[in-house]
Amino acid sequence: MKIKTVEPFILHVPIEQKTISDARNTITHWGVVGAKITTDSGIVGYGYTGTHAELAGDQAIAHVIKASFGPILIGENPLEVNTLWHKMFNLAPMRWVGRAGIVHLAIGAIDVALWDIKAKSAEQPLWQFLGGATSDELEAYNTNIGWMSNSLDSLVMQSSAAVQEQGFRRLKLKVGHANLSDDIVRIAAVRKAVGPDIPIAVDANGKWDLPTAIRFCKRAEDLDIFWLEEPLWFDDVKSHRKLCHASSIPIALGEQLYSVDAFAQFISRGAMCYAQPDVTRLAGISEYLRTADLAYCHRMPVAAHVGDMGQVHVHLSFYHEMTTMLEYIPWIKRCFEEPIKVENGLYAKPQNPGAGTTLLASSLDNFGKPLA
Ligand code: 0YR
Ligand code: MG
Repeated sequence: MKIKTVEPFILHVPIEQKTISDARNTITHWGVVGAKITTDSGIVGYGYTGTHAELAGDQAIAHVIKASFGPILIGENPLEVNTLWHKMFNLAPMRWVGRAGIVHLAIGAIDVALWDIKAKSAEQPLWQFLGGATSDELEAYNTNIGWMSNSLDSLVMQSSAAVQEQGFRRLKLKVGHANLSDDIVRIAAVRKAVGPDIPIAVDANGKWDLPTAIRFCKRAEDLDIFWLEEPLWFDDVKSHRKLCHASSIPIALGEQLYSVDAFAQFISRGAMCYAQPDVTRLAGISEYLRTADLAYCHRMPVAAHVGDMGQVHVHLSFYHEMTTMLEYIPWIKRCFEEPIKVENGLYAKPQNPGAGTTLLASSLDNFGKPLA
C-alpha cells in the first residue's frame, strides 16, 4: 500500500452552550484540524487534533501537515506507522522550530490518520486491532456540566440531571474563580445535590500558584474530591511535588504535556497521582501508548484527556489496562460517521473499522474553514 495524498482540513464546530469558560479559556467553537490521507488501495484515513478554533493557529497546523510532513509521506507505506512516525518526529528542521506545540499537534493528527488506515486495512476498530479491550466497562465522567460559565443554579440542576436522568456516575467541575469561596460553594452545592457516592473531580486548568492551591485543598478537604487536575503551571514539577505532599487530594495532570519524558519527570518525582495523556499533544498514538505503559510501570491510573479527542481516546482507553474512565465532552459528535456514545454512564465500544475519526462528508460543508 502507498500513500497518495495528504490533505489538511479545518473545522470550527459551534459548541452547544454557545460559549463556555474554564479558568484560562473562553471559547465558542471547537477546532478540529486534521489530515485526510488517501492511499492507492482506496482506504482513506482521517486524523485530527483539537484546538480552540483560532483560525491563524489552525491554519499554521494545517500548513505544517501539508507542506512539511505531506511531502515526506507521499509514496510511503502507511502501514509502517512506526517508521513514518520517526521520520516525522526526527525531521531536523521541524525539530529545530517545534519540539512541542503546533509541530506535535500536526504529527499527532497525521499519526492518528495512519493508525486509522492500519486498523481499517485489518477491518477492525482500533481497540481490537491493538490487541483487544482489557475491560467491557469504560466509565464516562461528565465535564460538560461543570464549566465556570455555568451559573450556580444551572450547575446544580445539570449535575443532578446528569446523575439522576442520564446515568453518569462521575462529574468534573471547573475551578479557579477569582474568589476561592466561589469554587468551594459550587463544589459543596453539587456534592449536596448528588450525594456522597458520586465521585467529583475538579480542574483548575493550570491557573493557581502553590499557596493558592494549598489554601484551596485545605478548604476542600471535607468535600471528598476525587482528583484536583492541573492546579499549577503545567511544567512546574517541583511545585506539584510540594502540593502532593501538602494535600490529601490526589493530583491529576498531563493534558498539556508534550512528551513521555515530561510524564517521566512528574511520575518519578512523585508529583502526580493520575496520568492524563492526550494523543495530539504527544504527537500521536505511539507516544501515547509509551506514556500509558510508563504509568503502568508505576501502577498509576490513566484517564486520558478528552477536550475533544474522545473519538480516538475511547479506543485507547478500552485497550489500555490502566484506564477505567474517560472524560465526556460531546461537542463534535455530529462530525463523525460513528460518534462516541455513552449510555448509563458507560462508553460504548466502537464497532466500525479504524480509529473512530472518519468524517461525515457534511462536516466539511457545515463547519469547514478555508485553508490559507
Ligand atoms: C476548554 N479538560 C479540559 C477545554 C478541557 C478544557 O478550554 O479545552 O477545559 O480540554 O481541561 O479536562
Ligand atoms: Mg483538564
